[in-house]
Amino acid sequence: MPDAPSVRARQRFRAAYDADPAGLWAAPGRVNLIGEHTDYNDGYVLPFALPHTTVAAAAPHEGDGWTVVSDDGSPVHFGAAEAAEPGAVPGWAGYVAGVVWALRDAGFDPPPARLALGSDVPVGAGLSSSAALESSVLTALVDLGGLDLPVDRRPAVAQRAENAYVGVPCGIMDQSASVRSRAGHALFLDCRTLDVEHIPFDVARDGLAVLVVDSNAPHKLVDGEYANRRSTCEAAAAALGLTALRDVTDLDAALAALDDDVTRRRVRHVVTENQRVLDTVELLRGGRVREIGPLLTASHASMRDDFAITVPEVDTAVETALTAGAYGARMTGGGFGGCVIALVDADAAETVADAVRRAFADRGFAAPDHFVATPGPGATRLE
Ligand code: GAF
Repeated sequence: MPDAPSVRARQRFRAAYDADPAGLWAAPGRVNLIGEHTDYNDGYVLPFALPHTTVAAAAPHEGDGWTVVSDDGSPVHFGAAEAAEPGAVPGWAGYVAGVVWALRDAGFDPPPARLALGSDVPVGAGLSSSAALESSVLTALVDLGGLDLPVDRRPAVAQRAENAYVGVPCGIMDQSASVRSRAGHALFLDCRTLDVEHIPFDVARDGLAVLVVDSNAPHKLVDGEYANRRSTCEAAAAALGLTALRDVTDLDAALAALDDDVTRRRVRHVVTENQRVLDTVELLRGGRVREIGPLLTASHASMRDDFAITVPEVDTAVETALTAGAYGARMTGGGFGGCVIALVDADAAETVADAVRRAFADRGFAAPDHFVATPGPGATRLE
């Protein structure tokens, strides 16, 4: 059992700087229960925070910038000039520099600091390791600097770091899940108004579990497919004379007004997915957890057939989980690999995971990983 991220972050801080941190700040990864590629269309999402976190051990430091050390051991230093120029700090440290850049861009003055990171959020699995990194660093710098940045405004700053400094055109879901989630709840977020409702989500009470299967098929937002989906959606909204696809009120009329079949499919996914989020929330409010299963499965079919963002590994995981008795299953996250979630009877989780493992072996795919996810808290100071 590896050390907890907080232990690793603290040890790393001591080893790198020969001093104790002023504090430890944790921010989680997430799974998205439903609502995929709806966030940048001003729509609805329903993620929940994982117990997996990235922890930033940090202390203010008199000097000319920021130093950060992570798993690879060698500290990365950047000064005010690099923090002022998007893209100047490459690799994972660019997310840290991006947070400094975005805070300054929002009118704040983050303090020069030393940081050390520890994380158990799987990287490249579509579980928002980037948002966890941004959110842990953001929360640390806000606290260390006594910056007056309310919690509900923090996700947009972290998103700016990723959009404008790192250059990934993500929406606001992942940073919102990492910052604003509540333990035992899913986060119902209106991505236009940024209003949230914390929806109780304790499936164990109903004898259920959310099984997360990591397909181990590589997942990348940076190669153009994500950006391509986003620009198709934005162009479709413009062609329909709308601010965003969220504003489609008559799907048939919208589809009839578009002449490109691919665009029509992308629009159909977004509009029907928004409705599935609303329907899921309604069922959860009524305590009808098992009944969300078909909505999860319909979401997957829509991502596979209309949005074209699934890969054979995740399709296999979903089909196998359903055959093995899951109430519903879908890919979660941006797509092109990553994880599948399946709503299963709690005592069937290992059986379902085992069926997926065998199906992967039969097809010659790399072995998947799995765990049962329970909703954890959003970003917080640990000590
Ligand atoms: C990725 C992005 F970062 C999110 O903003 C969201 O668009 C998601 O893909 C798809 O729902 O995680």
